[in-house]
Amino acid sequence: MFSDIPVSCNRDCGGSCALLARVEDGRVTRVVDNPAGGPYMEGCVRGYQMARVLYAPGRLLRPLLRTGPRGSGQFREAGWDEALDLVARRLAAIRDDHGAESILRLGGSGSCRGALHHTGELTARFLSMFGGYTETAGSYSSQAVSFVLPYVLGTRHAGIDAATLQDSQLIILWGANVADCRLGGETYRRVLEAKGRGAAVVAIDPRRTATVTQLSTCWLPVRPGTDSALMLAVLYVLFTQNLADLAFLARYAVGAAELERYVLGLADGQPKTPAWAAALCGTPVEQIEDFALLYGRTKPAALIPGLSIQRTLGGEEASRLAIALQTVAGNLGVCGGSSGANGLGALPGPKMGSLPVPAHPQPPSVPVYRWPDAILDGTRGGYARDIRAIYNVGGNYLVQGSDVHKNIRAFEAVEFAVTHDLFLTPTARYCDVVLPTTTFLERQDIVFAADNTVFFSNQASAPLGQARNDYDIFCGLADRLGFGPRYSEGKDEDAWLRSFVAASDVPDYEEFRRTGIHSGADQRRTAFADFISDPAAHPLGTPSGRVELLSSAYAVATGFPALPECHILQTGDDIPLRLVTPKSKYRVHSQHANIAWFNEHEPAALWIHPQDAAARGIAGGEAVLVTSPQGAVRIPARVTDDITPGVVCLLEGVWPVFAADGVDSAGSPNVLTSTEPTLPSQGSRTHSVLVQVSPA
Ligand SMILES: Nc1nc2c(c(=O)[nH]1)N[C@H]1C(S)=C(S)[C@@H](COP(=O)(O)OP(=O)(O)OC[C@H]3O[C@@H](n4cnc5c(=O)[nH]c(N)nc54)[C@H](O)[C@@H]3O)O[C@H]1N2
Ligand SMILES: Nc1nc2c(c(=O)[nH]1)N[C@H]1C(S)=C(S)[C@@H](COP(=O)(O)OP(=O)(O)OC[C@H]3O[C@@H](n4cnc5c(=O)[nH]c(N)nc54)[C@H](O)[C@@H]3O)O[C@H]1N2
Ligand SMILES: [Mo]
Repeated sequence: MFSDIPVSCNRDCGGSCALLARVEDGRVTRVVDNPAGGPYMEGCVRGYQMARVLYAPGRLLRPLLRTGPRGSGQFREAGWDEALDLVARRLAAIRDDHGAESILRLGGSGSCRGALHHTGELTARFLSMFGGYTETAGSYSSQAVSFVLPYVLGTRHAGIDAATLQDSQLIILWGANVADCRLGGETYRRVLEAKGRGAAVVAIDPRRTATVTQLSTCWLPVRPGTDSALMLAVLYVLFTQNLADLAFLARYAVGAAELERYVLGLADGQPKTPAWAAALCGTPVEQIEDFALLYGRTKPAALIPGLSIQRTLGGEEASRLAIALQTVAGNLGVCGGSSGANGLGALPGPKMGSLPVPAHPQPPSVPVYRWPDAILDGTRGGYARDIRAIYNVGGNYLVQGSDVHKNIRAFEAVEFAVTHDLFLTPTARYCDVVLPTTTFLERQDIVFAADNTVFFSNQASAPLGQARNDYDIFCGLADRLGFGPRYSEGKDEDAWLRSFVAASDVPDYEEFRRTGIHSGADQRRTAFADFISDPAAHPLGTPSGRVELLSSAYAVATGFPALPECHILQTGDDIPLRLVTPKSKYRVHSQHANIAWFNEHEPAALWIHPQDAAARGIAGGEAVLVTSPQGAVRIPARVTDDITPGVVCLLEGVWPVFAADGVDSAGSPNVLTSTEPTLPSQGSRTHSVLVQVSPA
């Protein structure tokens, strides 16, 4: 006997796919697609293999209290009462002695799409009611593009509905590896279908990815962090070959003339020609020209940037130029086109309630990319507060934050640190108390998606061991700290979910639970369609009401140029190679890095081009030493022409293992990255890292 239970993956790939968990004798035996998701919705190996996470060796089943030095991994098991009493007492003491704002909230991708079990919002609600905290502001994912969007388009709701790719004649996946990263539950199959009916699909990436081999008709290799030069060269071809949509620009944009002047080199003496860009980007000049002509002549074209192009130094410029391209080519606001802004869930979906987080008072904050600097430098370094404690839920930032060595020093510098997690992650090892929590299979929730759908994720398994939901952990702490009823509002999980549905347009709670899916009315949402139909009646939220290719407001607010220019990191003699650290198909960031099955499918290795390997006397499979100013990694080389010369790649999310000489021997990329952000957004720049490689 078995039953198939609708669930949805509450993780961070932009998918939140509709899945079915098969339960036999109380155990989840497999996870597959839920047919109610329709023909385009497709899960991936990370969701299908979720039972391996649920039952993984090493799942935390009881609270742990640290007994040895931080990082030693020495803990003892404790009962829930002892652990929660200790956390409540220590938090209260820190609040009384130093102020609640000396507690820093950390955490990100653990469970981040749930209406109730959203690790960040549960924690923010708890700490707000506790008396305050310091927030980590912005995001690792999309800080640069989120920063520029209000200036250029007046809104962050600028994404693309995958269903509209049905109308696209050209799709450009610009640093968007949708085969491995999803970026929406339907994106992969929608692009595949477009290719099948003869649309051109261009992938622009330093690597020949699964997106290139499975979904694309053309691959443009590019050096990381140089997209702004490539974009300027495409603009050059559009402006000089009579392919710019001048009527569109006159009606919908400001700054086109100034942008054209800059592109033609009239402002600085440097025409941004394909030959100029080719030298910077490493992309052959004919390929740039051919692509620009194809782009200028094929309408509508959907330009879909990954978030990768903006996790670079100068990522703000690449984000602004992607929108400039779609405006100059006349694709913005057109069904089958796109705004050129990255679209991860960035269009309003079905109405649905969610856990309220008190909006007042606003907590002080530090840029998330700089959290270890904020701890180590505090108010002396210009940060909002001196940090004494860390409350981490749903993040493994010691690994995922840049500069692991610095992150370790930051954890060593605080008086008290708590984590809720499924596993004893490297971050958890540096905490005083580790509280075992549940996976999405062990609880129920409503889950938001990138497409115009919302999912009901049923409980498929009882919680393992003594694991508790994050919500219940916070209720237990709030009770001890005297605000239990305010935190829970007297509601259990089911009561919360019913209240969310009551505030939605889902007609029937039980039916929603049974099918696991509710679809919004408009399945072909087109951002800015109303602006395009009548710009006077529906102006953008920018000062001019139009697309600001040139933004004086941006220049005034930031001190950076009003036009998007191009800032490219120069390599040095001792650091001549550009490192990218993209996502692995088999992991969600650092999740699954501790589970053998996933690692066996993709052993960690440094991708290096045969030319770069030969110049260093490196053979495939041989151990190499990768060094940056921040640290060193020893790892086997994978010599392959799937990567552009001059570029190397380590997939992100590997837990570091330091050998006696201080070198990481697991292939953990953030040992090599730096917390120096891209400016002015203070965003992540994990794809702008310079390294040297030598035989180990
Ligand atoms: N070098 C490099 N670094 C990167 C990136 C990169 O591309 N390159 N990408 C960056 C990006 S975009 C992001 S978003 C960040 C992500 O950084 P993190 O948010 O640290 O990502 P994860 O490794 O997924 O960590 C999530 C943790 O939450 C736990 N967890 C899962 N579900 C739950 C739950 O329901 N409750 C609780 N309490 N815990 C849970 C998991 O076991 C895991 O330890 O990494 C950034 N770091
Ligand atoms: N499998 C998997 N999927 C995920 C996640 C995950 O952890 N695992 N995380 C999710 C999250 S939180 C986020 S934020 C998104 C992130 O999504 P992205 O940021 O788009 O993902 P990345 O894998 O970092 O990069 C995508 C592709 O861009 C290429 N690339 C790197 N640098 C550059 C560059 O400068 N220019 C160009 N043109 N290409 C470049 C990489 O080689 C890679 O193939 O992915 C989501 N999807
Ligand atoms: Mo992210």
